Amino acid sequence: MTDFFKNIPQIKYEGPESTNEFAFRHYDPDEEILGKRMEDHLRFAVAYWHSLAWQGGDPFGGPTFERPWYADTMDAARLKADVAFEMFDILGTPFYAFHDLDARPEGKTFAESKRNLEEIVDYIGTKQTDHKAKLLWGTANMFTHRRWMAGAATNPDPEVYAYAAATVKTCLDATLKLGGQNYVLWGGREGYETLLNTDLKRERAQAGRFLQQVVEYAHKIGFKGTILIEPKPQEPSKHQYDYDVSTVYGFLKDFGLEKEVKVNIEQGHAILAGHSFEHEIATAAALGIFGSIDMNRNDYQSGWDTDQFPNNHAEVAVAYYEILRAGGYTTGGTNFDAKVRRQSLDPADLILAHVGGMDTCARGLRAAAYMLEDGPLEAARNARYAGWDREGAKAMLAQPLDVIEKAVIDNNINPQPRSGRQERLENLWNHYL
Ligand code: XLS
Ligand code: NI
Ligand code: NI
Repeated sequence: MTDFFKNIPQIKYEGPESTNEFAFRHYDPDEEILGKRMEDHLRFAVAYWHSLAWQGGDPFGGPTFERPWYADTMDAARLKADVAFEMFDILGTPFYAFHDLDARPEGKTFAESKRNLEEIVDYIGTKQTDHKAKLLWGTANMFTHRRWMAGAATNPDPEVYAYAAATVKTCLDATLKLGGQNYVLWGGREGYETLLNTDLKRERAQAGRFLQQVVEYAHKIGFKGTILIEPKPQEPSKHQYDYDVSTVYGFLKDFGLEKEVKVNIEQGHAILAGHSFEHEIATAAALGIFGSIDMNRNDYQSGWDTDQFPNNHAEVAVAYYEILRAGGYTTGGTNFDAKVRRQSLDPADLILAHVGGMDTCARGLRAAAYMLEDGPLEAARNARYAGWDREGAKAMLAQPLDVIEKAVIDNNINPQPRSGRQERLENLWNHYL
């Protein structure tokens, strides 16, 4: 045991009346919701990068946190892993997620970085055996080091493409070894700063072939998890190629990957793309590519990816509503790709940020289940489309326009508009919260 979280107890469910800061008021892992334990619905994950690796820097200032594992050594990496699993134990989260760079020191060469990763993966593997938390997803950090500044797979330099391919290979190996349930590719610097120096067509083709190679390798090693793309419209680059769910779907179709790859949808990225979170989830579900979520919000004024913990259960409820309507997660989960603010220095801040996020999600999920189970919302939706069940309605879709025109004239068709009932439905949403 390290002493990093000394005096912080394991967080237990105490109910909404509890005044204990170190307790869940809404997240009760064993509570049954729609025939499934709450823990198995939500499938929470802690993000290694924000909680353990990020040091509190921002564009105006350097690190604000001081943690004993901030050093580029294997000893420090092991200490970080020890603290990570202590954190997962305190929270009782069933999962975590990490990039290669979060967990291992960068080597001087690719081979050294690879060795470092393999060594820490073995160490983390023994931790997984002794602790509850398992790997939700692994990923490669192909955006921090300067070699990635012009992209990874979309880089104009084929040597960077090679380095990226080799990097993802090692991270897929690591994810397989740790039994990871998914592998995520977030675009990082796959985008452009200016069209003046960018060959869009070529970069898109490179990105498509790269993803095919990733899928081919995943099959080759017998990785049974889900490969996920995480859409984002901008930041760090001015324009990210994986703009939003629809864009990613078009890209997957183009490269024949729509049955192989799904999406990991982040709340803040959806907002940056000018959508709502629930819009992105519903779109993915409709296209058959919903996979997982990153549950971190942006500050609505700042216009960038602030990665804050969720604290608005009304918003979260409609997101989970779409997830439940889609049948819930299979391999996916609720990853807190969220970080505490840079003034939140204390170990307790780190724990309580997650407690608040988990409670917010639990309230949202409970409301969402009630919305679905009680029925009036879905009944209203079905009633709205009921005309399509009438005789002849669907048959029309197979008819030429002139036949339809004749039917409109012969039957004197004269459609009468009906209320969309939006406010009444919003009142229902409010009622279930
Ligand atoms: C950045 C992304 C990143 C991915 C993992 O905005 O959210 O954190 O989730 O690479
Ligand atoms: Ni993000
Ligand atoms: Ni993310």
